[in-house]
Amino acid sequence: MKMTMRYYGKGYDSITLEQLRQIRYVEGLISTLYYKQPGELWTREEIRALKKEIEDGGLELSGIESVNIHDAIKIGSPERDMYIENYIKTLENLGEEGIDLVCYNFMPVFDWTRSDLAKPRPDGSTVLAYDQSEIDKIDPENIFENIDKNSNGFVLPGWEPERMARIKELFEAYADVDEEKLFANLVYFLKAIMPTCEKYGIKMAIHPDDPAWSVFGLSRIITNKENLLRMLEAVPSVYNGVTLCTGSLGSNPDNDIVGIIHALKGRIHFAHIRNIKHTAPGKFEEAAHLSADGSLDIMQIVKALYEVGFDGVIRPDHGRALWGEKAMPGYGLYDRALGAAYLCGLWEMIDKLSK
Ligand code: CS2
Ligand code: MN
Repeated sequence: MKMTMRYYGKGYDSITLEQLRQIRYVEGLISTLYYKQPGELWTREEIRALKKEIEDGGLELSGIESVNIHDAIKIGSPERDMYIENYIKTLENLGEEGIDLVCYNFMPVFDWTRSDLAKPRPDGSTVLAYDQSEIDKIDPENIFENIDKNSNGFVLPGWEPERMARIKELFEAYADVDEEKLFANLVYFLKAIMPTCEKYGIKMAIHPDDPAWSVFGLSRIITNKENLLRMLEAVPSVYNGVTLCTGSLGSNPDNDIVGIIHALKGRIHFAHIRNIKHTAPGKFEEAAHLSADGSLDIMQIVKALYEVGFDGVIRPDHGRALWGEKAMPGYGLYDRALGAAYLCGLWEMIDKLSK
């Protein structure tokens, strides 16, 4: 297991490599070329520069999160083949630069969605929160405004202003993309890229939908064990794998995370471990990574990953905003560093007790 942290790159992250290196629990970083629009080619020079920035900071680039998928691929529109070609060229360039892990998602229009980016907690920290009754009151064409004005000046992953400016057009383009069509488009994409992934040993790790249900009437398919298994069986290569994001799958209390881990044995290449607290049906808020602070049993989750022989990359996921920190919501330094320490402690305990 390799513990990592997400880093958005110089100029896009409030956290420095100096700070990340001192966390000590973290061996590597998960990063990206954050300025790239979905569908743009990544050149070897750009990838090499990112790698060098991180390695000069004393850490390794352990994987990419994300090479985002152009909407044409998700929609299945005629120009999807051109964008798939571009994606393949980007994978080739990543492979040539020694990158072997790529995270992505197949959510239409938005990435993770929340109704509140800074919900105050009794302890004075703030968290990301989701309340379906609040979401239902929002006109999707205005949600970007809500997100953008509360994101401390940062662009949130998957919420690129350039795409959000076309939100009406995007909703129209996805209008008849039901779950079956979206699933077929995902399989089409995966089958097209697998030969390149196999050639370079690149493990693709699809990130589950967050929350794990349809939002604003948009289809969502990476939401539960059945759909994950269906996707893995449809494209059986080991390089077609999963990012096990406990908070995203855990947003639906019916999802048995430990059961999903066992069911996906051998196909989990990346794990985002975070806790959330269910407060009512369709209502949850994020929490400290500690089991007792939320609704998930993080120890059982880490134990299950150990039991299935997980040897991939783990990172703490969204943290609380602590001690007045102003960072990208969910991506502050302090609570994710605390999370990394906690997760490393759990893993060490389980590992040493098993020997
Ligand atoms: C991330 C997602 O911030 C997050 O919760 O887990 O934005 C994730 O990076 C993307 O969905 C993966 O493409
Ligand atoms: Mn995640």
